[in-house]
Amino acid sequence: MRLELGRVETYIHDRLKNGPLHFVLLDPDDASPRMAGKIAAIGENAGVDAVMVGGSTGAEGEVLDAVVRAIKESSNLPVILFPGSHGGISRYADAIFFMSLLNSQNPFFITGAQALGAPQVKRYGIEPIPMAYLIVEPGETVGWVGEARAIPRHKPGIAAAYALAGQYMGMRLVYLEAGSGAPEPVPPEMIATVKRTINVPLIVGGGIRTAEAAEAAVKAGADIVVTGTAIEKVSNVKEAKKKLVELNRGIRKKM
Ligand code: 1GP
Repeated sequence: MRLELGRVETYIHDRLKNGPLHFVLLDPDDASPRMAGKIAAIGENAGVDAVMVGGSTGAEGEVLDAVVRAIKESSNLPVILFPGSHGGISRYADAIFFMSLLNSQNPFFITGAQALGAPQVKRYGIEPIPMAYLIVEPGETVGWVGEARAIPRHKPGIAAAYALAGQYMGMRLVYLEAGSGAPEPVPPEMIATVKRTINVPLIVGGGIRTAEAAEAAVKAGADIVVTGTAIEKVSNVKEAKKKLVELNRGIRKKM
């Protein structure tokens, strides 16, 4: 059987040929459908590559559907679900990061939620993209909710070992997560060590709020940079646009 990548994963690989990517994360618990739609529209103009939708708490059901639909109606960007559990599935999304929190201590977050969600993903025809999800200190809310044994910040070798295990288990993306709103992003040394170890694309997120931080992540080896709080926290559309342009500048500096 030959592996055929889906539409969104193909889009990601095609875009990566031209340099690192910027994904914006919108949490339906924080962003209203109206605001999410607006951010997606300006994000598309500013050069954002995709929108991720999800969160650890309250990002389910009608609220989730409404945010995904608002984004689809106001932009052509792919919408990728970033679920906290099987509750984070919306039929209106294009794809889902079918992720396993490999360093959780609770098998629910490694394979349990996945088994509960898989039939729904198939029924709705959402494209699953297998991803190893690794929580690095401090881990913030997702680390606590996901019962992660967060990888110590000064132990890049542990992150690399988990990342490689994920790749060997067939996962086609690795995500290094410091946690939404983390005071400091994943250390560049850890990003660099993981990047040297794996050959699937590396996503980095959590605590990236400035062009400089985004640039540091890319320089260290991040293929895809995720930003959430930096955009969600701004008070109006004009500021969101300014922030998106600033972050994109950091991500694309090398190009
Ligand atoms: C969280 O990595 C993402 O899952 C984004 O984090 O909200 O800190 O940008 P921030």
